[in-house]
Amino acid sequence: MDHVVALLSVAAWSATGATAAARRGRLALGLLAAAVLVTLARVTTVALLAGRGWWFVQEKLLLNLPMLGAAGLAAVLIAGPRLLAARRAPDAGIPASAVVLPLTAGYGALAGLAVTFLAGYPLTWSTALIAGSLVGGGALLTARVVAAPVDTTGYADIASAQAPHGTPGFSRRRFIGLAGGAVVAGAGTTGVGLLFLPADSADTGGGPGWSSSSGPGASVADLRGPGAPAPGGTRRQYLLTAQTATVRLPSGREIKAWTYNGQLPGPPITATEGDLIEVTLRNTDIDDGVTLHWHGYDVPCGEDGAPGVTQHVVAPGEAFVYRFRADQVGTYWYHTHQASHLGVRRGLYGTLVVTPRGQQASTGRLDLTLPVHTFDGIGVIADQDGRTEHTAPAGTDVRLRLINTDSVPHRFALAGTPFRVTAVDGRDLNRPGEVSEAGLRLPAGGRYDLVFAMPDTPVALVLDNDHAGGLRLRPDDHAGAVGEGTAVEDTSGWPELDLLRYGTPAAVPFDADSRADRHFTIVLDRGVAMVDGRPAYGQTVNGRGHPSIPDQLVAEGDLVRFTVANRSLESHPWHLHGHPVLILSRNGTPSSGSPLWVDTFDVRPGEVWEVAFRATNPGIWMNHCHNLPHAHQGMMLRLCYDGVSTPFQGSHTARGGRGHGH
Ligand SMILES: [Cu+2]
Repeated sequence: MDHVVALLSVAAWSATGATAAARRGRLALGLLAAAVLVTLARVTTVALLAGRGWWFVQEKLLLNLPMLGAAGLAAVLIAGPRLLAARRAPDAGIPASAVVLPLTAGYGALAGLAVTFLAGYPLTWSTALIAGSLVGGGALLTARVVAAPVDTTGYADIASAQAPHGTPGFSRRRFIGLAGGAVVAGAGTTGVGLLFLPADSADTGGGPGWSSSSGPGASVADLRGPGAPAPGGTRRQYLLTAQTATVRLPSGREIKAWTYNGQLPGPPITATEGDLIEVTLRNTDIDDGVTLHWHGYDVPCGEDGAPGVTQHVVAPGEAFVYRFRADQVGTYWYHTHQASHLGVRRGLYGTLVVTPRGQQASTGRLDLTLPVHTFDGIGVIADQDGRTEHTAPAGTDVRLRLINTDSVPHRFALAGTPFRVTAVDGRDLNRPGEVSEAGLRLPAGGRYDLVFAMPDTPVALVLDNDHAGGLRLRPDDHAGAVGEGTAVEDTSGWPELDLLRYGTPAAVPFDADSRADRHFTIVLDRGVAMVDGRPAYGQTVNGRGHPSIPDQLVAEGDLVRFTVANRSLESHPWHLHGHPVLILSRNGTPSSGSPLWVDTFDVRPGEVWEVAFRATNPGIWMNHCHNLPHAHQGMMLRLCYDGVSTPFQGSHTARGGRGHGH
């Protein structure tokens, strides 16, 4: 709404100036009144927006409104009376100031809109100087054009009033013009020059800076997983070969895909708590290269699969071995982190599920791992065998592990049974209550585990309100064969379950009142920024794009807090590698249900999330939007532990091309 009102103010002020120039005094006066009203409305919308937080209005309060207000006030105080006078005496003509000042207010409104759309938060001196000089330059140019044809236009009162005797006034006008031009040019040049100042290499979040530029430290290359399972565990070995392949989808269609082992999804990786997972990744013919990133799994940094940060990318013909302990129970997934906006979409992903020890017996239980992925515009949810229909005797304990492997959120609805969301992002919730007739919004990259006892009637898992597709479960004694269509009730109107108010509070190691050692603000927006060395209209973090976003610096043991604000008009599923974060609040409302530990949280337009985590996993970690095209367009940075360096270079390398600390 603020954008619309801002656009209206551009139109109203410009129209005022234009009609005055056309000597339509009465109309100009009416438009002037409208421009004043729209400007006051703008003050209201900005005030409303300010209620969401400083990040949403900073440039509007510091630059846009003052710029518009000053020009608008001058237009009202100077041009207004002259337009009134012109109305009373139409033959006298309309003075130049009545044209120049409203137009200048229009330029100011337009410049403000451009600052909001192109630069955003935070406002810099560079932006302010460039915007101010453009408006000033526009005003001077307009004055020159409007006032020049003194003899013919009839609205040259500036010239006639100020220069009753000709030459002296002309000189003064000329002097003002030259001086104004010099100021405008100086400000503009300074603003452009400031663009080329290098930014700080790191954001310390209010904590100490790099401890030292020399001395011993850890290399991510040495931060590797253990070589053996925990006592009693086994070694689970997998070979994943990245290769292009033609794959038949459950729908019967064939697509050209990028795969692990020729399958979509890749081979499911399963383990029991305490096992050692050992995965050999080979690349046959993925020319962009591949890696394996264990999404949500807090592996040692050297196993994290961030190309150019934790390893070299695996090129065709090369291999890399990942080893880590299956210490976390729950539902996870893996995917390539190289050119992931292409690779994951085309199929370089698979599931990772770790079950508790002593729970292998599967009688009386149905446990389905269900990644959802969009191929050619169609959302597919199916188990590893591509099945979308299952039977289970009534009373069976059912667990559905939903995994969103896409870059956009999906909506699920479970029709036909009450259920519990027992885990989010692999981590169990505390005493989750039974829910029914609720929609579930699963962020990109996120996971929900749904648990229920199979009723003696059919159950349907509805994906994105497609009541014909999705997944069907039937009790085996139910009349009719599997596949026989049963109408599913309309679930599209079901209210969305709010996980911040779901489950029961429990003890947490820190909360919103805890004093954080580091506090980082992450403002998400679109804007003009350098992305991969080129100027682009990218997806930005604090006005910058990868790899030009300063690293976030932490020290081991720090309690770290993030404030994530979304100024843009799209959702951003924020994802930090290597650490789960505890949700503290959303839009100032504290999380009041079960403690919610997640690796991906969806920050919708206008929202502000507060999250915190303990820095207990040393390394250099990617911190990015999991809408993977957004990450590719700049929305990605690194969180670096003091004293950790990287010998690698590649697509995720930060500006300067080196790790810090050495
Ligand atoms: Cu995003």
